[in-house]
Amino acid sequence: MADFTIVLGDYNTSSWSLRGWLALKQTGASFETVMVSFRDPDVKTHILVHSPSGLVPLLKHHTPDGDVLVWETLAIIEFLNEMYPDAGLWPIEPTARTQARVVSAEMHGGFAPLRNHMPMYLKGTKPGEGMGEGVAGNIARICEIWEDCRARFGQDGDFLFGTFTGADIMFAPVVTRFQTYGVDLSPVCRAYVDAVRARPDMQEWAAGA
Ligand SMILES: N[C@@H](CCC(=O)N[C@@H](CS)C(=O)NCC(=O)O)C(=O)O
Repeated sequence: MADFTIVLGDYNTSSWSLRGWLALKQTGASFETVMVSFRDPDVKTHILVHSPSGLVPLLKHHTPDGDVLVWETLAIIEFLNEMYPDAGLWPIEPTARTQARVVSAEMHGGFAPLRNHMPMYLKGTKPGEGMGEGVAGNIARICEIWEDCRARFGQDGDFLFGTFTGADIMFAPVVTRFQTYGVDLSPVCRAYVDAVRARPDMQEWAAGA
């Protein structure tokens, strides 16, 4: 039996599922996947079989004493970071690690206009769509975060903190949205989007869509 099971929504639209899956992939742990279909009218019932919150992703860690259930994506990243401290889910340097957690929390709790008007949609492109009220401000703030992280912490690689961390995982669905909706980006942000999209794990997920 694998060490973990992860319960996910569909590859095309489930942005939170992408985040949970990326975090688990980064650990290198063995896992099985259970997919729920958002097209199923009984999807809530199916999710609740696994996840007390009624939301995905849901991570199950199989232990001899029973399954440990972890929901909420940031909690999944923290849980996996504790189990796999060498997986690089957070930067090692304390200031960088704090900043990574701060921007991840800002992503987790914010940017509602972007989420509402530019839902993740990997199967196609919709250039020019999605610029509803508040979206331009969200895009500007996200680019400010990316440029700040790249300038202050990104010297050792192509990602926000150099290597790929939980902060990149939290912003990965935004990367796909910027691509889907053809958002104009500064050279720094464009290079970051291209680096995230080129990752084999991102391409594997996109192929699933
Ligand atoms: N705060 C949650 C959000 C999870 C979430 O909203 N998941 C969506 C899929 S992307 C979901 O399960 N939707 C099903 C529903 O609302 O019935 C987290 O961090 O994991």
